[in-house]
Amino acid sequence: MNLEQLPALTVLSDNVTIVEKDDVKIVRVIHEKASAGICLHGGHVVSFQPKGQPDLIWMSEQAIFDGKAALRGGIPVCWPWFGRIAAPAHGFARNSEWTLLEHRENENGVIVELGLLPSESTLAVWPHQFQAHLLVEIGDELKVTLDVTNTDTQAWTFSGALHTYLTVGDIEQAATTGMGPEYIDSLKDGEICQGGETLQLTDTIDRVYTQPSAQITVQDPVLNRSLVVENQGHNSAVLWNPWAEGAQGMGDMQDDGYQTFLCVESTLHAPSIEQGKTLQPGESHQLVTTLSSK
Ligand code: TA6
Repeated sequence: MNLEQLPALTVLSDNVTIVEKDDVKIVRVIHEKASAGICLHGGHVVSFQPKGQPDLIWMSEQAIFDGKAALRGGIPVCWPWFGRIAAPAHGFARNSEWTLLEHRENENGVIVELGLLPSESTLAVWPHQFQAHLLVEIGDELKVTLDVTNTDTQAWTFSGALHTYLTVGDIEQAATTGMGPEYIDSLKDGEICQGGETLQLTDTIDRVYTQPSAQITVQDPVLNRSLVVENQGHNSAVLWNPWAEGAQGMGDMQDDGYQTFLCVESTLHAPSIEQGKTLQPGESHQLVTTLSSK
């Protein structure tokens, strides 16, 4: 996503400016190493562009920046649950207004830290006290850490994902390796399936891979690069593309949008909130994704 033309609201430093797209404020980073954008709405990374390269992050041309809808594309922060196991889908974090806590920079890049605390609306759908921090490290690579802490007096359970939309030149030519040998097929009622080959898509896919490799690679002959995804704090990796029919059914994605992205997600998957990961009072968990290209 091109952030250069957006009007500046506040200049925070040589490298960091707050800009605005419609009703959404975006922390814009322009650094020698890379440029990036992180929306306060959703804590949503909408761009990461190492110097001289096309954006690694795909954004829909029809994404709605009204400060209410979840943004289509980027890195949605799905928390405190992943999927449609409760409402709203993928949790409330991607629809909440985050606060800019800190920004730091040196010759290697910029670190932006956002925070989210409980509010009336979060407590209405998930009655627990928490503290969430999103640490976005922009340099030669992009590292996003969702750090959640139980600040309640009782244990709670959660799931989640960093739901990255990666840019590819042509979905049918992109070859993905490292997803691992086993997956839960969301398009077949959650059937457990085997198959760990190189994946080159010809149709829609929606799978939770349960044993992903430490590195997932998307080789892109059109943009002439390989994207490398390294996740931590996850229990699975999701691969998703809605294909033509799915894209047509979405009001916030152009019909041919599916041709130029692939979601590779750092996921803590659970079939229900209760079966998610437990955090005792005072405990924290970090869900991480790191993206680079070579
Ligand atoms: O991560 C894959 C998935 O859960 C799919 O099932 C698909 O619906 C996608 O996320 C997008 O969800 P959204 O709520 O953003 O439309």
